[in-house]
Amino acid sequence: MIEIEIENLAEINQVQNDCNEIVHKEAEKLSYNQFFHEFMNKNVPIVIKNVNILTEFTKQWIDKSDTINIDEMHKSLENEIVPVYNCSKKYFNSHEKFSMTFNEYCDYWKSKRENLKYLKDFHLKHQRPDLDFYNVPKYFASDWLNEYLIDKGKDDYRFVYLGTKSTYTPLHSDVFGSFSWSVNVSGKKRWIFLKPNEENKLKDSLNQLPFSVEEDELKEKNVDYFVLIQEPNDSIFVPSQWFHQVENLTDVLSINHNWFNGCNIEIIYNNLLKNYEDVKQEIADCSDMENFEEHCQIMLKSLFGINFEDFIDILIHIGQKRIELIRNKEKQQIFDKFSLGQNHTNFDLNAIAKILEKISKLKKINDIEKTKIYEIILKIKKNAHDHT
Ligand SMILES: O=C(O)CCC(=O)C(=O)O
Ligand SMILES: [Fe+2]
Repeated sequence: MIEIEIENLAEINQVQNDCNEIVHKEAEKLSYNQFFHEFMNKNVPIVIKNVNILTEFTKQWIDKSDTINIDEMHKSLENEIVPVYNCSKKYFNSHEKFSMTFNEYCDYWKSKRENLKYLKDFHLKHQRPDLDFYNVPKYFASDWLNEYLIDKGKDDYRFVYLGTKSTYTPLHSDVFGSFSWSVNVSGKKRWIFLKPNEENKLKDSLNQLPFSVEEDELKEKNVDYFVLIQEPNDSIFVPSQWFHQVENLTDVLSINHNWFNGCNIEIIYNNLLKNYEDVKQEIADCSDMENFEEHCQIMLKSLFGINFEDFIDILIHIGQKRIELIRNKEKQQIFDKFSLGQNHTNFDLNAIAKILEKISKLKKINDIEKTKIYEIILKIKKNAHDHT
């Protein structure tokens, strides 16, 4: 087990959201502590070079010449059902999506590749827990979202992306306003990154963003952006709310997670509130209905992915686990193969208490939820008191 730890107790949400260039750093020369303070907690991107995540077993998926060995992948995955996007057909702000077997995707891979197909958002770790095929880099191990979902046996935000040359992901920012990380196992990608809020310069008269962008347009509209080539074994940290667009310059196999933790939880909370207000406005003409609030929560879940109940449940679950960590004193695995140091555990608890206090003050939180929240805040405070 590997411990992740921070040297001093950071303040939560030290968002800087800006940089002059995207820093590239060798993994060997970047500690978790440095990554935490200088990039993750400031919400600034970085490329971490030479991050090897494959296991002995899946190294066979990559040839000696560093290209994808589709036949080796096929041996392990042939009958898996996989999500595939047709990059020649738009569907709202994404591409048309359908399912096929991995077998069928291999047929496309070996064919003339008419109509670009991008296999992505494939929950392989969840679908095949028996298959130990990559290790999460230590930088991305403080992951409340996937830690919670795995503990609860729910579907997660851990994905495999397998794309042929020229497949792409259009302009977007990530679900909930989460962070994401992406490691290229094989191949090259070209990323366009927009600094937060710069996307507003691209909106049309109906407030709609373009589906995808080219550099000419970005220059013309004076948008502050970066272009980045992701090489094999480069790991990209995508901060919260930085819009990006990604093109596969070659055939590419990459792994990607979406996640949040004490560094961006306030951003997620603010997005949840904003989406709630939007939903309420949308159905304002039904506000006399007896179960109006329930309706809002159902709609919030379907539009945003989580509602208040889910969000509170995540915070309470992680909070309880962190209190146990401090009480037990012995190292325990929290996520993937990682345990958490004491400063980090306290940082997590402070962040959880801060957000829960905010949420407990909302009028729409019912008494049962409020009691649960107060109980955990009390435990966190008692814990802080006992350890000072
Ligand atoms: O690799 C891609 O096509 C998209 C990756 C992405 O959007 C992400 O990692 O957040
Ligand atoms: Fe993304």
